[in-house]
Amino acid sequence: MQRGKFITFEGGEGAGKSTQAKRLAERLGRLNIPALVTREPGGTPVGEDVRALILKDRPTDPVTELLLFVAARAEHVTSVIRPALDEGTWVISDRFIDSTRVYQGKRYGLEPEFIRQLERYTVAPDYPDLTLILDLPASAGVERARQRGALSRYDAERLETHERLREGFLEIATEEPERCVLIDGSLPLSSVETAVWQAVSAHLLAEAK
Ligand code: Z5A
Repeated sequence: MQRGKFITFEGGEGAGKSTQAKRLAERLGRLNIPALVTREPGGTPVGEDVRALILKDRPTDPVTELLLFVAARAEHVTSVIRPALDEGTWVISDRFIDSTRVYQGKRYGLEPEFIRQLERYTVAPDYPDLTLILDLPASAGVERARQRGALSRYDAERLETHERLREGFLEIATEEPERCVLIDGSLPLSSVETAVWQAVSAHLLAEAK
């Protein structure tokens, strides 16, 4: 049996990650490719507990925050992502390692090598096959989040912070062009969906046949 493919969606708040993750899974389903949509933080009971904790109270120490995200990821990879890939299911995660690199790494200036080392312990060898980075001006993303309802403590950060985070995702897209595809998240939903599908077709479907 062929192993499943691992796809992640990344980007700032309100960029359309959750919406596009679901749409992609539906498209794959229409080709009889089994696909699991999951999210970070979350995806497991422990991960959902960590999510509730982190979104409510910011730890005072950035390393505490980093390790909480990483702990939730270890559980997610071991008990959900890896077993699904092993049985041939494609996994689509709404946020993954790049969110940690950007939110904890760039925002707090934590050493990239420390973060990469944690990835090697928790993720390797199951790095994403493809990462779709949905890019959107920070003001537009925050506005979308605002229209949807109450803002989380992350959504409510200053606009300059959101712009800095956006730059972080753009840097990753430039540094890792084989893994990452940058998509304009300000386009209409259906255009973003088409761009996502083109990227998946070009990078993964041809080789999965
Ligand atoms: N975090 C971290 O710090 N470190 C880590 O390692 C990880 C995460 C994994 C999780 O919050 C927070 O955790 C996150 C980073 C941090 N901080 N924030 N914020 P989350 O997962 O709940 O937050 P989010 O990822 O930003 O979710 P979101 O606001 O739901 O964004 P989204 O999934 O990208 O967007 P969406 O739900 O698909 O769409 C938002 C709204 O916009 C919705 O009403 C859509 O209908 C609309 N939308 C979507 N696309 C379009 C287009 N193309 N046009 C018009 N309207 C659109």
